[in-house]
Amino acid sequence: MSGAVTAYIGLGSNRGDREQNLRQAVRMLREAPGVTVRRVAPLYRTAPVGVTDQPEFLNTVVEVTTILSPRELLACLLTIEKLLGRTRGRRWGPRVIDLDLLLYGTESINAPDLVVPHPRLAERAFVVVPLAELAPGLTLPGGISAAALAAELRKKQFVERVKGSDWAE
Ligand code: GSY
Repeated sequence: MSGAVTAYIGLGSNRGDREQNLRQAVRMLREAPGVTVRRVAPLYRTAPVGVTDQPEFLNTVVEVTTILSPRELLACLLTIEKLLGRTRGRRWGPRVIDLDLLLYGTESINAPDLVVPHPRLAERAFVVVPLAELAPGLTLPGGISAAALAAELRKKQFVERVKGSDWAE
């Protein structure tokens, strides 16, 4: 028994009732066997990255501890996406919900079906800014702290904390 691992999961939505979609996903993570939700960052309104002619996103990041393997955790995230009605349409297009495995302890995985740390993590203010709320001192790929990278990225990409969106549930 090697103990639980701390992992970070990025959540985003830009279709339907975005806040409700995120809250529902967090609720399902809380109920998932083998996963314990530790903390949830506030919600952020964020400009779409990649395909830019699509509605604004709401994003957050969840810190969990888990006894699941990385692939089991990934399968759990895909199940939640499916249950919430995610359909795979246009790549990088609008979505009801997106759950990305960002970090799994200090593990590096480079497989066709799973890359951890998430390959675009360090380019995305919509991930790094909420992540830095939970773990400012965490060292990210490139050797920079989450807080320092968040400060850099938010100069270039629009992210704005939604007032009153702390997770008291
Ligand atoms: O990879 C997550 C889906 N996604 C997002 C997102 O969640 N937020 C923002 N702001 N832009 C995005 N582009 C993609 S793809």
